[in-house]
Amino acid sequence: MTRLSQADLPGKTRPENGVVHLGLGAFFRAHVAMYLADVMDASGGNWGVVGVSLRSPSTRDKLAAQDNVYTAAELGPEGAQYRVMGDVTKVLVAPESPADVLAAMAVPAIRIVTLTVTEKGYHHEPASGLLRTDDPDILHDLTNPNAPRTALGFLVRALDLRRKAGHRPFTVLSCDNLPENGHMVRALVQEFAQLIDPALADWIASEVRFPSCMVDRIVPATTQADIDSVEADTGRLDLAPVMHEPFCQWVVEDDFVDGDRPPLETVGVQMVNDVTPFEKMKLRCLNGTHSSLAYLGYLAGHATIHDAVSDPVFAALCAKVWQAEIIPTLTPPQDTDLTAYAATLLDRYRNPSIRHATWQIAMDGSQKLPQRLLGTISDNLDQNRPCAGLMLAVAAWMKYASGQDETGHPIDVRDPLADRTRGLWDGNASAEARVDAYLDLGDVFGELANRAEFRQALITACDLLETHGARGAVERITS
Ligand code: CS2
Repeated sequence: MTRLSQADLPGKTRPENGVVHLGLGAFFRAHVAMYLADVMDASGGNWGVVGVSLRSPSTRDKLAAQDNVYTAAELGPEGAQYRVMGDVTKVLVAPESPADVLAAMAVPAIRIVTLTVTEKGYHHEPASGLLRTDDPDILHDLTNPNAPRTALGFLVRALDLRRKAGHRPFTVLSCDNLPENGHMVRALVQEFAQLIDPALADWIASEVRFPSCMVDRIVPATTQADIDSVEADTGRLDLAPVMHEPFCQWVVEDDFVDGDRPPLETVGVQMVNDVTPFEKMKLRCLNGTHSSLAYLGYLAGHATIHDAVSDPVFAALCAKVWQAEIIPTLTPPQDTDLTAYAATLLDRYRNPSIRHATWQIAMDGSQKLPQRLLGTISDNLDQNRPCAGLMLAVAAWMKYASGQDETGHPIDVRDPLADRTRGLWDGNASAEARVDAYLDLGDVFGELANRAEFRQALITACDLLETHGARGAVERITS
């Protein structure tokens, strides 16, 4: 079988690079890279991407053997459509050569550094948003500026190099599912820079731009079955395809260094002054129910989001939490009907071609809970509005993170706090004791841990989950 290669992009020259991307996962390659490719197809420009893997060489190795081109497979309910992508021109693996990454970021032609490093990649406390200065990787980067390990270490050192060389800075564009992601990364970069060189921190404060953005596209991890089906359909072996749904949305705060950016608005990106209502809507409605379905669905034996929402009890859970618990906490973005938005989400979850594992979404729950569930719960408590669905989802996270499913089988929990949550559910006999043990995780629960009505509602949810199991408990609160 023929390996995918540059020859599969007939007539196309590769662009010059204008972007460095940190965290070269499937999401970036199916989302931001696609918009950049659309821009260059429509109006040219040099917005090629230097992709950086911050940990493993595996994506680089697969892409290297196929000229860094890859297939993006759009999976609609009726089947797949394929597109060969060529805007990632080069891939670097940070641990192999941090100096090459810094050199790439220091080049003046690079005008934007985008990031998808996941929630934990910012090394901040999820509840407070503050930099974890006791984190070993952050400590390493503060003392080894020329060989960073973290995205923050790379950003600060690369900005320092540009400043010292008299170049303009790049725009830092976080594309992770975090509230006010740009403003958050700005605060972290500033805090980090301040610890190294206050003059650098001042320059960053006045010259660098950190737009926030909301990103949305469901892109499950690629499996061997996906690789096989792409090969069967296209006749090309691609070891690094990305599988994505048709839906795609990007809402970006229009605040770039010297206004230097691709004309994203010409390819469907919403350029706005304030991203907050969009990201709150998306984080709470989509990611909030994704995480709820992940923990409750996994415990009930559902392997994917599609499987979970095919179970009427879980579809009813989504409907209930959207209408009664999430939408009442939101201000609709302009021209957006939140009920219609939620209905579209359910259609997307029902797409039978997208096999998005509940286990995948369940990862890193301790970093996801605050912005996906806890903020919404807090708003409901302020309004004295009951939110049994979201409370049950938090209880399900507690049970899941403890590491044993309802049949007594171990769960492979992937979470930076996994060592602290392991065994906490079964190790505490009463719902009260359980809840208190988890509420001690101050960096997850923050202020909520001190609210008596939160503790009480969580005890009720834990009792319900323990007595009826995940499916039974969902059935009870939705009927
Ligand atoms: C998911 C997201 O893995 C997860 O936690 O909730 O990756 C989700 O698929 C995207 O945010 C959709 O835009």
